[in-house]
Amino acid sequence: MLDLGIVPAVPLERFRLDVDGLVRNRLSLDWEALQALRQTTLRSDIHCVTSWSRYDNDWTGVRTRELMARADPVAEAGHVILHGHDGYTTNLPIADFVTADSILATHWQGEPLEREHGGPLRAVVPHLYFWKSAKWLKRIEVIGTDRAGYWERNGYHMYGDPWSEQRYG
Ligand SMILES: Nc1nc2c(c(=O)[nH]1)N[C@H]1C(S)=C(S)[C@@H](COP(=O)(O)O)O[C@H]1N2
Ligand SMILES: [Mo]
Repeated sequence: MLDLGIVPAVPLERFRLDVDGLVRNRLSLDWEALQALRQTTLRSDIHCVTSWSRYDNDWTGVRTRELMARADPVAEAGHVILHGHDGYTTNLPIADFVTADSILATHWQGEPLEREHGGPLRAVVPHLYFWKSAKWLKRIEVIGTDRAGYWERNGYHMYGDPWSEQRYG
């Protein structure tokens, strides 16, 4: 599916990643603070809703589960809304956001993530359709009850499992 058509520029010196909502520890990390967290490389396949897939992607960055453990969501936390600098949003269950294969990526195939593909930071949640993997990530909002993001409001599935082809809601 197409992007919103905006490719935002996020200079590293102005970079911030906020984690807020239903958490005990709100986080607001600048680029240096993000780099100071443990960096991991994970290989995964991605599946777009328009039926293309791209195999064997090496993503490097911070595991979502390690970041979210620092934020310490409260028991009522059920979902997250990922916010991009282009105004994009997407919703997914917090349990899916923190799976072992999910990562906040700054690098793809060993190179800094290109701006077009979400650099400097994007989410990668490979077991859901790729529209759930927000590019130009700036905010992780932890919420209780599920709320539709951009494509989800426009007819896409609230969950988006590629294996059962949950394209449209
Ligand atoms: N912030 C933001 N993230 C986004 C999108 C977008 O428009 N804005 N598009 C989504 C969709 S529909 C897809 S298929 C992938 C595309 O990622 P790519 O450009 O790296 O192929 O990003 C997803 N994440
Ligand atoms: Mo897409």
